[in-house]
Amino acid sequence: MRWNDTLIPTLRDDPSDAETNSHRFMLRAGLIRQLAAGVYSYLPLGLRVLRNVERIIREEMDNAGAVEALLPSLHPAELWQRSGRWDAYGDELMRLKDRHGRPFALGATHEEAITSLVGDEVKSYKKLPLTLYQIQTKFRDERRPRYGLMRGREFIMKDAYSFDASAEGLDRSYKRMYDAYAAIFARCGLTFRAVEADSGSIGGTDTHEFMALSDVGEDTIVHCRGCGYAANMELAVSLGGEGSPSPAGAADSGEGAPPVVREIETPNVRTIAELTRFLGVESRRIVKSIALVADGRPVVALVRGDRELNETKLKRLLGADSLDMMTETDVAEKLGSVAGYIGPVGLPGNVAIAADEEIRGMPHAVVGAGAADRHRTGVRPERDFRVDVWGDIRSAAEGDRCTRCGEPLSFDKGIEIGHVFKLGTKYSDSMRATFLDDTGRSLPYVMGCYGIGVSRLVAAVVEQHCDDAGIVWPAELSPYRVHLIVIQKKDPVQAELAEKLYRDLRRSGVDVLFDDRDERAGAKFADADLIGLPIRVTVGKRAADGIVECRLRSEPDSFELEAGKLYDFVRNA
Ligand code: 9G3
Repeated sequence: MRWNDTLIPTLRDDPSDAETNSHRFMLRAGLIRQLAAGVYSYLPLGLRVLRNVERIIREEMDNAGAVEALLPSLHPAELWQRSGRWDAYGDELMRLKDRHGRPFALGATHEEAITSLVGDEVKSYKKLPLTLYQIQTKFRDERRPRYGLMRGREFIMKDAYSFDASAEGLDRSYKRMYDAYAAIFARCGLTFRAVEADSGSIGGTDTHEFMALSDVGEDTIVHCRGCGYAANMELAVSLGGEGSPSPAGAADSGEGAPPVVREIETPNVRTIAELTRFLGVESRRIVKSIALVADGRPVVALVRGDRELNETKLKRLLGADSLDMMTETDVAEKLGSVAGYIGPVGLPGNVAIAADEEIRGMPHAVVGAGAADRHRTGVRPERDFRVDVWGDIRSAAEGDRCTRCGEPLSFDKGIEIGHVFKLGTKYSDSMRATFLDDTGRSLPYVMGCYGIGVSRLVAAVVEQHCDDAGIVWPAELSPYRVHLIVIQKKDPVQAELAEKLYRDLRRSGVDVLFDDRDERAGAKFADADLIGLPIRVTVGKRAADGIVECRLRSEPDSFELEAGKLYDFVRNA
């Protein structure tokens, strides 16, 4: 491709709104341009990368026995009403009306659409297992689209759906998809980790997320080098570090006598840090009380002072659909307490108290007194306050150890590029999609669903494959293989050799981007570094001797090569 025949509007300077490397370089290298917040155009180079990712996905999906289809983005509201999700999803589900005023949704995902289709077309167990996939545009009206393709409102997803006659069948389909994902991400040159994840609102049992490791990742993942345990922080379990709870009942400071509750003045002491300083106690001696509203009901969650509440775990423990922090007004009106001084003692009977199991072992704790500027010391759980539900509602923290093998846990940031779920019969039940088994019984399909954020994956690859000068594409994803530059286009010797190389390489099936602009060499080199094709070939002064200069984008040094040897070099690079 000649530079002048395509569209590669490179930028010399960083766009002000680009906060991450991938956003920065994808704009500067002329891969994408924003049309609206979270809505992007793919320019020719960006589209070629996207197509390369899709090719890899199709090969691995087909290899795993899945078959490609393409479902619509326009979904009649009735479809989402049958599954109950028309109301379950709020502003994030983009909705519109057709010319007759009928309500539609723009597809945010396709469980309803695919289950309805398969429910109509597949009635016998003989047709199972069946895994359909598509690569298609999704619409989700994100509150805060950001980081370019990383979190868009219109984005490209590969979503697959498996249909089996039994749970064992689903296990087999799930494993095939899981293995296909590992192959896809490896071929894309990504450093990734599959982690246990929370199935969230979509329900189902097992679910794993595939995380591309990156400092700009929005998720935190926990990993044990000892036994390989890996989980999203949302549900990761851990053993307290050296501060693990003393055995329940043992007095912390060796005092034999059971503690006496005392109420003390703590003027303007609200946070755990202020309390530890004011009382001279460790934070793990304090019970942190957090007031929330779960499905409209008041809840006070208790975790040890040195821990953070994990709302995903709490939500799952309570079986709640919604969980929000309680407002200060409600703290006063619903709890009869004061924000900053909330405690578990004496709460109204209708307030559910959920406590992390580390609270159980606290021999004499410090808690908020439920009144301004007052706390209580010498409090003992279950003697001085009730707990309605015990569970693990704390987040794993640095220094914690693995519950399986005791080794220290490590924490990384990750970009979610894939998510696989065992759905079971959640959608086949609600959509009444059934098949006849070999005894003629009508049964709901056992389903799985499997997503890859294709456009987000491209951004994740750039995050992992760039340097200060720009992108360094992994070979299989690169828009072109060779970046051919002629230094002095007006010099007939240089021009002739460059044209010859361009022609010969293309005839040999090598994808070449030929920068034949009338530009300064420096600008051409800077653009080549920005765009990041694997092999740069420069035709310059030594063209007269039939010598060209080569450089691998992933290497600092360039070297000279006889033009006649270029094809062999390119083929083996
Ligand atoms: C919606 C909206 C946003 C959503 C969903 C539905 C996330 C929704 C979860 C999934 C689950 C799997 C198939 C591919 C793999 C992921 N955000 N999810 O269901 F209406 Cl607005 O998408 N779907």
